[in-house]
Amino acid sequence: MKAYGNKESIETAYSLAKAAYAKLDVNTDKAIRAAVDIPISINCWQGDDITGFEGAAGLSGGGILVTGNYPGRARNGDELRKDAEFAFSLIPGKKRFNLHTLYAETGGKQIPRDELEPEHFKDWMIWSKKKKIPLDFNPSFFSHSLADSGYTLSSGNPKISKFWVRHAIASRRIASALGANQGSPSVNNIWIPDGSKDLPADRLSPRLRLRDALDEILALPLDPKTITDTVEAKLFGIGSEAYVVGSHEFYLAYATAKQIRLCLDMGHFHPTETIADKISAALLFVPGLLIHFSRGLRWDSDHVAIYSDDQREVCREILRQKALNRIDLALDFFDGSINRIAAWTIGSRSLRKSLLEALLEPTKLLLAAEKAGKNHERLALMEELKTLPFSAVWDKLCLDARTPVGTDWLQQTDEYEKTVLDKRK
Ligand code: RNT
Ligand code: ZN
Repeated sequence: MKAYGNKESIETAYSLAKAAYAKLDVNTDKAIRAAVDIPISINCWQGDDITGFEGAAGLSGGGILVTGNYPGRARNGDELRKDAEFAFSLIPGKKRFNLHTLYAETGGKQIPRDELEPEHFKDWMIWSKKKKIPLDFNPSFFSHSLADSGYTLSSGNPKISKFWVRHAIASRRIASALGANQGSPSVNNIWIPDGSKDLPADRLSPRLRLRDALDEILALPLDPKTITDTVEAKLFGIGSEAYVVGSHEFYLAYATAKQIRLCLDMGHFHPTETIADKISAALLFVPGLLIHFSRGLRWDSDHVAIYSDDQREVCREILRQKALNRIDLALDFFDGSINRIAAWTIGSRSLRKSLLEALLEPTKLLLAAEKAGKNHERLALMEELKTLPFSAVWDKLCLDARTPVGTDWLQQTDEYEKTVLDKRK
């Protein structure tokens, strides 16, 4: 493939684009600066197909699924960190890294998940400080024998539910330690797979148990400067098609009642239902949101996030609401069928691109047209915005961030594949 662009042509194209946006009163320099300043939490689990370091052969249970067996997945902390660092060099803007408890480093010892401690994330914390990459966190309620029944926190068997409550508390303690280490809150997101394959006769009892379990987990007081608690709802999973205990209504109500943040995952609703419209409604009642940028293809398939209409609309909504201080942005996808570093790069760059585009919106003009009752003008403007010379601004952002422009990063991932990934056979 030919190199995408040189500095001179990018600068020339940018100066024309800048003038085009200036006509709409949009300052492209400012938008670029703002776009690179928004942290994106990159999902560690794309690097190894959510296998983790517990010695498992791969992801199991939980109603989620990774397909594909592209060579070279990371097999330990050092490989995962090395791959992530390489991906970071291809991704413009502020980055965070999102861990699961599965990624504890226990020095070969089997530590039950309810006994995990911050020390098992010591290497992650050292790396985080050194690379200035803040960490986010997730308790892991899958790939475990005590999750095999399909119920964890909401299990009717107290042996099982108590184990998972202890696990979730351990996870909050670890997240809080990560937050203290990095000097800013670590987002600790609770997602459980609990649900039923077929029509349940009792929809209530598991929900009562989940509510009580969450109450117990969140009762442990931790400094909000170190941890942000979030809960993630879902419509269905593989093996929980008929009923999911932690549904959207359950968690929206729970987060509102408890005044904790709600996680909206783009793949967790009906296939034609999008989350952009939920942001302004939820923010009236919950203190904040976590967005999982994902892409469901026909089902909650967790394909790599792309610059899609859905993603762009979510970013526009976040910015129109001026809600960045109340919304954390995270990627959530897992595709084992393609080069995993390219997957990280494509997903992260797509989100940064959508954010930049949203920042370039002449929102004031749209609002003025709307206020004046000129809805034809609003629509005409929205149509026009789609074909403004946006790519020239995006290229300039990549250039300024000293990251590859266009698809030029593909040469580097090819090289990395040859020299690093292919050696992992
Ligand atoms: C599953 C949820 C959850 C997971 C990650 C790995 O449907 O989306 O966020 O994808 O925790
Ligand atoms: Zn998710």
